[in-house]
Amino acid sequence: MAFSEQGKVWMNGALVAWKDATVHVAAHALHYGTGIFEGIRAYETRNGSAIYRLPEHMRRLYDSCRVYRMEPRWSVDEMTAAVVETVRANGFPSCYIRPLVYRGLEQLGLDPRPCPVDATIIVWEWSAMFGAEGLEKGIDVGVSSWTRLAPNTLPAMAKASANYANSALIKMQASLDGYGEAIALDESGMVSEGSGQNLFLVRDQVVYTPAISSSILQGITRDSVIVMARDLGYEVRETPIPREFLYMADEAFFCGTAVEVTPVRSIDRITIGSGQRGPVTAAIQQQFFGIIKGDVPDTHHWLTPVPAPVSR
Ligand code: PPE
Repeated sequence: MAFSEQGKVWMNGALVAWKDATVHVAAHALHYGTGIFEGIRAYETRNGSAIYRLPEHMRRLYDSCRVYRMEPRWSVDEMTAAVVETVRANGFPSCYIRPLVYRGLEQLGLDPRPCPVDATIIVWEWSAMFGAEGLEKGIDVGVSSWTRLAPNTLPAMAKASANYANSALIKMQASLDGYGEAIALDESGMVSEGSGQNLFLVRDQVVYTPAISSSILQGITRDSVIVMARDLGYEVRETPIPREFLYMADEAFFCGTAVEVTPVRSIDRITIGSGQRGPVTAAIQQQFFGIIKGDVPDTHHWLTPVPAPVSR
């Protein structure tokens, strides 16, 4: 991935030049992780650029803010319009969108409430996280020795910047151990999720994914996968999953905005199924990529069109 220095950033209500989108070093969020963010993608469909599941992402942003007693100065509708406007202003036919609401500059100290609730939206071009090869062949993953956020510590359902310190530990360990990604367990040892993606398993044609009681982020792609799998006629179970079930799965795959739908071909060096992308994973990928390209009808209204880009 690379940032475009020619780009525009939405900051507290206005589009500013990329180089001017700066924050003071005494901003609260920089010290204490008091930010809430989203990750959204815009895709180049057959009928122009469109943002994937924008209302659901914006709802989660505001839900997360509520947990942390943060009230953005913009309504959901205003922020939603700002996302569309930022994508349009940057002119990328497809891109990754990162809205961030954070406690800004006023004072340091653990109670963030005196600090302003600032907001920004940046966009950049971010193609398939594990490349075309990852999407086709799958990735090798390990179970992390780091546990996912325990209940009543950092709320996993809120997409808070602070949670991603745990993700960074998981991701660094995975990478240093030679894995593409890791699966973290929850506090009770049940399967939770990856550092920044949800996990699905398939066994005997039934699709399984950890329940929200397993310290997961309730992913929007996860929701899409559940809907698409059911549309395709598969039974889907959201349930607590013991670690050993991982190794017995016929298929495994990750899903999330960044990873899209990425097969997992081994876990802790144990081959999953045949070690190739499985048929259920392939069917779900076909639906997902079909919808975002505009080749499969968007029957669930997951795409928000972006007006034609402004000339730069
Ligand atoms: N779990 C976690 C912990 C998570 O961060 C994400 C998104 C998901 C599940 C999937 O959620 P959704 O995108 O709504 O389907 N992680 C974002 C950030 C990843 C990153 O590498 O940065 C993302 O995928 O955009």
